[in-house]
Amino acid sequence: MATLIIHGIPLSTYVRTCRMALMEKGAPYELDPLVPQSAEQLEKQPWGSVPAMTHGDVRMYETLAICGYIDRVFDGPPIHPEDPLANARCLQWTSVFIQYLYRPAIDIVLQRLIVPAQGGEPDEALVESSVPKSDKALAALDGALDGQAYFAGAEASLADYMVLPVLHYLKMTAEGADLLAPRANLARWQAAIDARESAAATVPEFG
Ligand SMILES: N[C@@H](CCC(=O)N[C@@H](CS)C(=O)NCC(=O)O)C(=O)O
Repeated sequence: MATLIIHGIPLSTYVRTCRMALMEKGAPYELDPLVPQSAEQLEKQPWGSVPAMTHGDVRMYETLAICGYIDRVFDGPPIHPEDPLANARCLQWTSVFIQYLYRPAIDIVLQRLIVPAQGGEPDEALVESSVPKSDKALAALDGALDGQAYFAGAEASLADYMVLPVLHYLKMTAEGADLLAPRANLARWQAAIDARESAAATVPEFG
């Protein structure tokens, strides 16, 4: 079987999700660290975003589709739970993450970590409006972890591999640290996910 290739820089949270999914499956892969909006990435992903995937003749983009493909093509523990309720929870919290957390959390991260590093002035209004949006999503995700180890139950799943990379960056900002401080379930969960080999091996080199 051809080696699967993930196209996209390792700093990308969605690239990290795909890499964690591959490692959890025990599937070999290569990383092709293409930059968003580069000509090569635009050829693989019409919007120029990362990641994209190549596996033999199969070319694909969109993280959910890539992770679904990985889960079914490779042996290894399922990253979408087999139990119907656990699978529905995995999808519920993945969807909450994509719809309600990713954008405001990443806007805080971009304005606090990336814009100043590039010599720019952070958009304070964007940070201010992103804080309550992030807080609402974090409250829901923290509640999902009441009495259980991972978002889908006792076993880690795609939902965990989606949320971790963004929380990793969010925690590095002052606003993110404040937002996460009272979220004890998320803190316990992050310690558990961070201890997995798939997380340790994909920590982005940043700062
Ligand atoms: N819907 C896409 C979203 C991918 C995405 O937003 N990637 C970010 C990096 S984590 C990116 O490439 N941002 C820069 C850009 O789109 O130009 C997916 O699920 O793969």
